[in-house]
Amino acid sequence: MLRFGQHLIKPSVVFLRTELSFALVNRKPVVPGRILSTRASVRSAYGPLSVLWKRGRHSLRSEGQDGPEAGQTVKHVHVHVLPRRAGDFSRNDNVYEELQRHDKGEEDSPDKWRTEEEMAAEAAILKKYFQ
Ligand code: AMW
Repeated sequence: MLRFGQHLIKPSVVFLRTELSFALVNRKPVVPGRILSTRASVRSAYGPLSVLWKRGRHSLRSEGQDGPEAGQTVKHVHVHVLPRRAGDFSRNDNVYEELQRHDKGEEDSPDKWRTEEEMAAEAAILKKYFQ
């Protein structure tokens, strides 16, 4: 198990590990392919992900919340990487409102999380790009 703030993370949902950090798939991705990376592995994660997603004509958005007032909920500094594609939201900037709602309060209840199997399957696909 890996510690991610208050969470324990199973190795099966982690697709990249470096000496100091790791990157994992999100249990509740607001868009398909949204991943999380602890700080030190962002650079390693970003290159292969951008090649992968740009091949599929996606753009990438990365963001981090450092501190609760900035909206951070997991107490381990991390960065989100979100693939974006044309038409994924009716207005492009609606993603901001969706992100606000998505990870917080009632919206983030266990019945809305993906199963470990789903997450492990996505991590297995991503792992191949980091070998
Ligand atoms: W933060 O609001 O701290 O910037 O974002 C926390 C993110 O971590 C959310 O997108 C949430 O869905 C995700 N998350 C929280 N716990 C886990 C977990 N155990 N496995 C995968 N993703 C998680």
